[in-house]
Amino acid sequence: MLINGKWSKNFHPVQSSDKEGKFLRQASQFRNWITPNGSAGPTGKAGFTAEPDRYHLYVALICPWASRTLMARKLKKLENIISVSVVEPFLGSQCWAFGDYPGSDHEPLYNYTYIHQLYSHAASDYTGQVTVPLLWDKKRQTIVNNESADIIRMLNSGFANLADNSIDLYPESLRSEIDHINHYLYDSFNNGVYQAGFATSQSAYEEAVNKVFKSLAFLEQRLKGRSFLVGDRITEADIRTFVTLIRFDVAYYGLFKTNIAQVRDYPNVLAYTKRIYHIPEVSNTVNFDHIKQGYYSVKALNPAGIVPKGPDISFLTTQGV
Ligand SMILES: N[C@@H](CCC(=O)N[C@@H](CS)C(=O)NCC(=O)O)C(=O)O
Repeated sequence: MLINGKWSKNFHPVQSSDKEGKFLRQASQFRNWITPNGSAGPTGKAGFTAEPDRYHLYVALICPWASRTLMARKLKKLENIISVSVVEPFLGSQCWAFGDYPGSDHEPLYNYTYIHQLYSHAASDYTGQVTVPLLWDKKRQTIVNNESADIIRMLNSGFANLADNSIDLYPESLRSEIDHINHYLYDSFNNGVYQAGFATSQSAYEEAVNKVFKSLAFLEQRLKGRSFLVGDRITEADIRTFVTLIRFDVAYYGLFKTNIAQVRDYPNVLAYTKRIYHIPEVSNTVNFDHIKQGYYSVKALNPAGIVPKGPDISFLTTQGV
């Protein structure tokens, strides 16, 4: 982590845990919003007007939170408006790094090696975890926002006519239902798998695993006869759920010990995961090699760094049920 803008050698990509061994996720600290006219959004400061080629998104393809923003960028047809750089999948001794690993980039603006250099560039006294996604303003040379939930909303509606507005990921009439699903699944599922994986006591692990499988049972019910979680088109509720589902069998089941069942054991959830995966804008954002290499590089959970050969995921990647 960074302490007062300086990289601290005691880096553990585990964030922290409480006295009962429960995983605690740090709150994101940069919360400004891009808006069509540069007015302030729900949090943070004004001055981030939507413009082509002004903003840059830093992501890791292993990361579900970053992948949410990549999906939203593609679905809203913002590829030519917002540029992207991908870090290497490994969580190394200085956290996220740029480099030559296939599918990764070099840092294009300052030729930096690490994501943490962007944090201290933006805030020379920054103290906290160094996380992706990171949305950067090239004009003001600072971080706009590092919270994926905010970023997908600003990609949906902050870019006015620069984005494809035939797709609305957060339609007015469905907002309360989307919020409700998001709220439930964030704690029990999206963050629940991390709580299971990074628990440091048996009871914290079991509590988390039970929540995860309750939420999978909920999804199996909810998706009976439905193509999407809310309404009849893809919304942010689907984006947020999909990024966890697509990592489940290949990473969480093994590394995080969420091994009561796999996604492929739930027929409705499996059909749904495949339906979303085969949307071309979505499959484009999924890199199974980065996901496996990245998760299994977390030394605290897998000291020898061995990456399992399985599972066979052709059941997911081939079309049809
Ligand atoms: N609240 C953040 C969470 C982002 C996050 O935790 N990203 C992970 C990668 S999956 C990370 O960068 N971890 C590095 C660390 O915590 O040191 C969001 O949703 O944007």
